[in-house]
Amino acid sequence: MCPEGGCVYVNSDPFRVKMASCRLSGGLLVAGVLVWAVQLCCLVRQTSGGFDLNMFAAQQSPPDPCYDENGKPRRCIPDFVNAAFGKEVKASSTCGTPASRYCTLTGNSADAAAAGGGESSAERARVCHVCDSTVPKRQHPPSYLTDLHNPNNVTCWQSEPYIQYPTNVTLMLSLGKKFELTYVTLQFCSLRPESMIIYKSMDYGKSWVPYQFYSTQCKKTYQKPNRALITRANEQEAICTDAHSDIEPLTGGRVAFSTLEGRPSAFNFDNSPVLQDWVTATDIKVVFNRLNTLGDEAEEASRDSYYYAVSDFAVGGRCKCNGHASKCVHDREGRLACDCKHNTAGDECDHCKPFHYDRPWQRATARDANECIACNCNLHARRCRFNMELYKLSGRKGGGVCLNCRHNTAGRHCHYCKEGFYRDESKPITHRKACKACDCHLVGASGKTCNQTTGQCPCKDGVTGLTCNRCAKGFQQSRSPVAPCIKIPRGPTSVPSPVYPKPGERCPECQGAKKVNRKNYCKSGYVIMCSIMSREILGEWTKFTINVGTIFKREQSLKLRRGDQYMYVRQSDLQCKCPKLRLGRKYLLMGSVDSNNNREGLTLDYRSTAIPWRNRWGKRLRRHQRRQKDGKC
Ligand SMILES: [Ca+2]
Repeated sequence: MCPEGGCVYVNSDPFRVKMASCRLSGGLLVAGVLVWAVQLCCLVRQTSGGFDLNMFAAQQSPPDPCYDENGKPRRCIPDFVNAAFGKEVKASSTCGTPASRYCTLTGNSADAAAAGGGESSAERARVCHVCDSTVPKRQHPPSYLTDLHNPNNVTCWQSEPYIQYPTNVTLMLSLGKKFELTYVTLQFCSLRPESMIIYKSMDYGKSWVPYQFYSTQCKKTYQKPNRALITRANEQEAICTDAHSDIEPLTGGRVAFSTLEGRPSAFNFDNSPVLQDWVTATDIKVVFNRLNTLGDEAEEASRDSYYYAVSDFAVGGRCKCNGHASKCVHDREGRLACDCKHNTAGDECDHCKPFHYDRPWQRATARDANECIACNCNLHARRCRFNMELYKLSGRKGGGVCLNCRHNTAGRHCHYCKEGFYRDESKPITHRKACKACDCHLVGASGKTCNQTTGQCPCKDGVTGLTCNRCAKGFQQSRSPVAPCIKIPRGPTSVPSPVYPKPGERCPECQGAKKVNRKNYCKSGYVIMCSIMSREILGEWTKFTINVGTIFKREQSLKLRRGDQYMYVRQSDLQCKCPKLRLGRKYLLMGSVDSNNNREGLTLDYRSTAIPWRNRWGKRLRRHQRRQKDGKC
């Protein structure tokens, strides 16, 4: 079973041989003990073989056992160790303060029976010693429970003598983190206890659950049936057994508790959360309830033979990392923690590390490493969260939701541009500048959000351009922010008014003066300078609003003042460009008063003079005005 020298310890252990022969009737037990023996012997080989006394020292060089040769994640587990080795054990009682006498018994009842006598103390020898904590060779401190076990130099912790029921003695061991335990063993230097309990804690000693009861009288001591059958219904239940409680052997006896022995789901451990929980412990407590005696304890002198003494307290198991680490290491504070792989984190690799929440955390199994997967945020987010609904909707593929998408992106995977931005297709979505600002024109656009792919802003009527920054063809800019571009008027043809000249008619010949000389001045009834402000079509007439700037000449019958005045021209004359008038321009107007009728203001026709104004005419016209007053017209 054990190929190297490490086995010598077990093979050379006289108790081991004896126990195997005594217990052959209980096949299951023997098998369990043998399994345990293999583990223990290999453990001893590891610890005493001299190649690594520190169980958790880094012994790993590439390749990483948590990944296969192709880099694919696979389940990995820390080495099997004695988790108690070198750890401090707190004992409620230790002999030697003050110094006390204790005696060891040799011989046994079987030998006595073979010698033909009854059970009598005569066949037994008592060898007595002193326990004294002040003398190194005579002390039995708790540190001897977890020191290196050397069969040639057995070191034993020992309680004070005769602490008998109902007073108990406890041993407390803290493993410092969660372990998955295979066994707990105690090797005794004294008689084994008549009744004892092994407890475990999963919360560093806050609460305890029993692991196993040992008693020669299970029913009487612990109100539990002896060797109860464990079924799938009660796999997390501690049972009581009368095995390991015999008074024989008188020394060197062992109590071995195998955590999975007799538990049906042990063969399907990967899929049994109940047993995964059952084997998990942070602390182990052993309570010795009752001493075994030979029935002579009524004699005070005999009581120094009865005490609890243990040479080795071992806890076999693996640092619990849920299949996501191949070793446990000490962190900066000296605490033991898993060296987590597969994107996991936590003391036991029991959750996904930040940003790896695309699917729920799971323990690794032999079939699937169940590694944690990073959220897909296209390099635009550093945080994400898991959403179960989305995970289910995706067919259990991904449930990560990116948080705080940067670079103007949005969406569950930061996979599109946020409002007010559009995709620059020349860059990959993972690019920092994958999204460009819409920059929609404040006045020209009807909103700030552009088309996600084209970048086109929503334009108001008559506005065009990607950002709505110019007027469309046929439109011109206005000063209105509501309608920044208005239709360009197409001129009179667009106005539903009579068209001149009418079919069959010809335009009259323009008879207005071309020159501004004295002759033309003198024969005119009025001479004014004005600006044309606006126009309005009234049937066959166009009514202009003009602003009269200067009146050079005016016959008295004509009612005309400076400032805004009306002026009427027939549509037919305007169509024929007699006179030719444009809005916003300044004109010199000359004409006869008789062509004016009763209307308020001026009336122009094809005989009137309307010439675009030139400033130099002002002086000339003043001169004509003076001469007229002098009667020289
Ligand atoms: Ca020891």
